[in-house]
Amino acid sequence: LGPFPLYTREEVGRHRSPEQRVWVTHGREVFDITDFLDLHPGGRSKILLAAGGALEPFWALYAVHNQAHVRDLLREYKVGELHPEELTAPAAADDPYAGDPPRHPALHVNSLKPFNAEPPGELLGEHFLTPPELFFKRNHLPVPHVDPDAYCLKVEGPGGRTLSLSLQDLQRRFPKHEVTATLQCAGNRRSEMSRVRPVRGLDWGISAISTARWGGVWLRDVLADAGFAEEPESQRHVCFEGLDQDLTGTAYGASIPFYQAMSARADVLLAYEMNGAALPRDHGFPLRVVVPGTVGARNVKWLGRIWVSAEESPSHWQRNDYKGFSPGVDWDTVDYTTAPAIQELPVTSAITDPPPGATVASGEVTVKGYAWSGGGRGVVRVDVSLDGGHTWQVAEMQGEQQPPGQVWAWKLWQLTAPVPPGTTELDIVCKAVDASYNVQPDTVGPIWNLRGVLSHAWHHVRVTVAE
Ligand code: MTE
Ligand code: MO
Repeated sequence: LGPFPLYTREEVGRHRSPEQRVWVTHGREVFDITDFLDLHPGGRSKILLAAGGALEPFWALYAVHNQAHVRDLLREYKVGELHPEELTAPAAADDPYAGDPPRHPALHVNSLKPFNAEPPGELLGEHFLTPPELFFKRNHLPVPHVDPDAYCLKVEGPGGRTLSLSLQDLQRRFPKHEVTATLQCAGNRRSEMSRVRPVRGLDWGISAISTARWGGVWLRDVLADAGFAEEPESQRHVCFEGLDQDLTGTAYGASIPFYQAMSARADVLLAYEMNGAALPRDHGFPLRVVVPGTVGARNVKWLGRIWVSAEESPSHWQRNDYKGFSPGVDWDTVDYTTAPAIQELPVTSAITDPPPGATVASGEVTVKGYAWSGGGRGVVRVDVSLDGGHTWQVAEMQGEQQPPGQVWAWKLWQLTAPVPPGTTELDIVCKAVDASYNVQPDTVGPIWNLRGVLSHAWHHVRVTVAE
């Protein structure tokens, strides 16, 4: 193919509807994507937003595009190249992520735009309360700028009455409560699953999980103020919407069951503090939902609106993502209506230290890690093996005392054990048991699913023993 004709950006810009053909650029290449419009998985309207211009700012919003198979697919539609004079860098003003906050350089970045990052395991395992700058960050969209003085939470009450609460209203009118809770993304440890067979999603290691002491007001107090009463039999849902939006104005959203939101045991918080300070921007400043024991995705950040509905949140992330499927289901056969939204997470654990591939001293080895289970089911035991799971020892756990059924925080654990003389390599394994005696599956293959969620098999770390 080629040499290709050269075009100016202005010429490309004239092709922005199916009648004039739809052209886009990526780097210096020009593509005619008219025939792809109806094939776009995200729908025709979204791809048309890029018509006549560069794909980069859109791919910056939806980083899922910036992958080899997408670039290969695009190549089929190439019709030309930009004139060399046209190749000045796009101005930062075009970048919807230009206003994102600065981040800690220790984080391992899985995706820059939107920002998704996790701390190295060795740092994660060092703190029972994760320092906010190391706390994993999972954003689907640009971080919104919220002026705390202008901030207003809308709570739609029964009979069409809407409460509008400023940050001060929330802080003054409702008692403050604090909860130590671990937050885990459904995709934590996805990389282990993708080694079995490729999955779609960010390639998280073991650190898309972190713990904080959250301070704020009970969601149930706010809902009661809006006019709701506890209804243990209710099948309704409490829906949350964030202030972060995509280019079409669609906000991030999720929901939890109404009975959970109203339950005095569920400790659902509207949090304005993290480890005793105001929420950082990446974690939802000025207000987020914290649903202890429930998958990260329902812990809506930059909370803008709450309403109660007979239906779950209509959000893409509630209905068409964050669900588990059989290993036999693929992208051609998946039907998202057939599986429940992930809410409580299963029991998991991981080794944070030593890191994979490390060389450890002979004589004695110290292994450290975390263990956690959803639904307030505390971890009651962690077993560690140095020989790939043939023999096991019980690790020592540290954590915060929390009432049974409300064990929202993880346990950090540690085991120091002799290295059998003559051993040159260790296959270190951990597995946890929760209060319901749930255990982790021994391998990830049988729980593989196309989206790579709920990856919670035994965790292995292989290391070399120094001579
Ligand atoms: N809330 C909003 N408004 N926007 C988001 O992108 N991501 C969700 C959840 N709440 C998200 C959100 C997901 S999938 C996770 S795992 C957690 O936030 C991550 O929270 P963190 O970034 O504070 O660790
Ligand atoms: Mo997540």
